[in-house]
Amino acid sequence: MTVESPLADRIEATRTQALDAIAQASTLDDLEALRIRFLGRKGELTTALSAMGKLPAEERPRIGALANEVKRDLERRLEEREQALGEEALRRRLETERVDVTLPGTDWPRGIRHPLIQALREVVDIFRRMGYEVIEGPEVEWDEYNFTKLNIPPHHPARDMWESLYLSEDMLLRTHTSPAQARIMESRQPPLRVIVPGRCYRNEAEDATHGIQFLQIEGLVVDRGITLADLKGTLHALCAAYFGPQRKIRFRPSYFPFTEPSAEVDVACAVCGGARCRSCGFKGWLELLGSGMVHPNVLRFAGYDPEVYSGFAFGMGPDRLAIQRYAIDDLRVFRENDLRFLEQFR
Ligand code: 2NL
Repeated sequence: MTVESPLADRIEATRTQALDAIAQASTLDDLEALRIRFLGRKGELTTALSAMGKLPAEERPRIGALANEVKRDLERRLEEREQALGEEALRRRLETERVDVTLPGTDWPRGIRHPLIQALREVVDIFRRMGYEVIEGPEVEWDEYNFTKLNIPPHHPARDMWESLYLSEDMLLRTHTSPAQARIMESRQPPLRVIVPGRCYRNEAEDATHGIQFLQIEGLVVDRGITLADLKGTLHALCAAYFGPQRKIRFRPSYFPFTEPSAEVDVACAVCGGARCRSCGFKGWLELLGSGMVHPNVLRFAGYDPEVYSGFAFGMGPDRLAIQRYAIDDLRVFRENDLRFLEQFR
């Protein structure tokens, strides 16, 4: 038996109204507003229920049960609709934010090592394969190590402040990497086989072919029974490895304060192969590096007995090496940083 009740009618009307509104809600925000409107603390269902207190006691359970049923019904519909809207929103997002993984990516330009650093590393690797140890030393040096221990006496012109960059009375920016070898000799006993790459500095007026800073690679071997033949064989091996075995080289007498005897190595011009052309100034040969047998004084300064030990040493600039290998006729290209030039060394 159903007893007529205006409150039950009102609750049913609220249900109909709410279900209609939920079905039409098109956003999650709309749904939340509806939840507050119908089920909130001041919502329509709650206010309808507060009128229950005025009902006769025997009607209350029926109306209460109805109200609870409507409440659960609305909650379930809200949840269903919320899920549907969420899925719909996700589907739209996936559609509009779709990424085409088959499109080509952004091609970031990749750099390369500077050709001079490439040359330096290659030479260092050639000596590493021959069993040399790679060592480095400080760029700020005592004049003691930069000059005195290398048999460059106080009156030598290289010591002049117009040739070298002094930081104080007795300290300067090293003018060659040799002081690193002087240090290693002092701290160890032979046999010694080291290759020493690094930056050096000279007090030059900067122009197209002179900079105050340059790269150098030096090598030093000290042991019992080292001879000029070892020097020649080693530098020949270097040139064969770096230029290829066909490239001719020659040894020519020279002078350095720290070696005796001294020799320079020339390579046959890359353009004419030694036949003399304009690019080699009609000489057929181009200077490559300096070398020699370590001066007995230098051994003595290191605490080695020159009657027991002998050695050879050499020094070169990566710029000369690279120029002779690639037949470049102008040193300046390495300092200009023109990408059209540098790109060729990729
Ligand atoms: C050049 C010539 C040279 C050396 C460097 C050297 C080092 C020690 C002892 C003896 Cl510790 N010698 N170094 C020897 C001969 C030549 O460099 O024209 N460099 C660019």
